[in-house]
Amino acid sequence: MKERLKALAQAAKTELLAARAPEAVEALRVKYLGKKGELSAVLGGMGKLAPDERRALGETANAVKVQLEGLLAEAVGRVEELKLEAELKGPKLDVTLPGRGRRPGRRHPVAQTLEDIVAVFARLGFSVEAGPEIELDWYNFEALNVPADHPARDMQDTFYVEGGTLHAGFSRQPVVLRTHTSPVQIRTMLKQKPPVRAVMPGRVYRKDSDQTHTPMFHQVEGLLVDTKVSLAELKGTLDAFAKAFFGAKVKTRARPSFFPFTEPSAEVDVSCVFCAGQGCRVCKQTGWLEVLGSGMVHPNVFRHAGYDPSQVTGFAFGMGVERLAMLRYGIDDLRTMFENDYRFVAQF
Ligand code: 2NL
Repeated sequence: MKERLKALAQAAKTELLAARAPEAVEALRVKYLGKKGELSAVLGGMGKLAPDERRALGETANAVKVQLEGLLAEAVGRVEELKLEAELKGPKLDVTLPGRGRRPGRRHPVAQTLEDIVAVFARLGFSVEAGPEIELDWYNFEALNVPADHPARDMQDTFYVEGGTLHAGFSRQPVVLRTHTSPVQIRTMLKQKPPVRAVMPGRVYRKDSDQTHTPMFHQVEGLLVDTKVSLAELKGTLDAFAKAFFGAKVKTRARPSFFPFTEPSAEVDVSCVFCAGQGCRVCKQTGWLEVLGSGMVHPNVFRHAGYDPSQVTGFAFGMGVERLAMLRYGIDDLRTMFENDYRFVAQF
């Protein structure tokens, strides 16, 4: 058995010295020193020996084991070094290559525009109000003096939520996705005594989908109520807004219009921001761009909101945020605003 041990040690030494790769060294460790390896096989046969012989052989076996472990450690060190040398001789890493960019997220042009509109009115002393996007028919239409047979109430134009519901203080009535942010103004008046000076930004929904309409878009509406508020103040406020938003050089004009919730009503135009009013393709040679609708709050709206129309007057206005964003950034296709393509969003 002693001879077998010596032969084993000799063979292991030869093979370990020849090993060139970490995998080969590991395979030899398993072959000679593993649980089912050759050394274990020799030691397994020691049980049959007399005690004296067993002790002597045990010493030899232990010495062989220590020797093999030493050779193994040496081999591990040698192959690691060989591996490193090979890597150093191989293709070089170019540590001067530029890194990959991080592409930080960007504010969407609609979000930026909405914030800028609100910021202009905030400087004029307006507060900001919010309300629900899923709204009762009463707040969205009835309180705003929109008659029952008005086309806006049509199933074709308004998203009705399935199954109108009962609500405290109301009869069973339809539930809609709000078609404008005006119901927030009604809610504001119902919870707050005059004066009111507030803007209401938010999402609104209409059953429209074509080149120039999307079923969801953003609006900012505004409301100012006090004693003796005049149409002149409406014009002055909206002119100040237009100059702050589009630039001090723009002119504004008001044209007569109609909304059920205001009387009189006016559409406000700004001198074309693309041709400075000279006439171009965008303003269809008129020199003017329509930017918002407005008017003096209808007495019926005040009554519904709990205000006395003999005591207060006020003006209100509404504008589409996507439209203003397109005019401001010269975007000619509404759809690009809803694709959220990073290459588009990153340009503003
Ligand atoms: C437009 C026109 C407008 C209003 C919105 C309003 C709200 C109350 C009372 C009276 Cl509570 N009016 N809002 C008034 C005139 C026009 O929006 O073209 N929006 C995109």
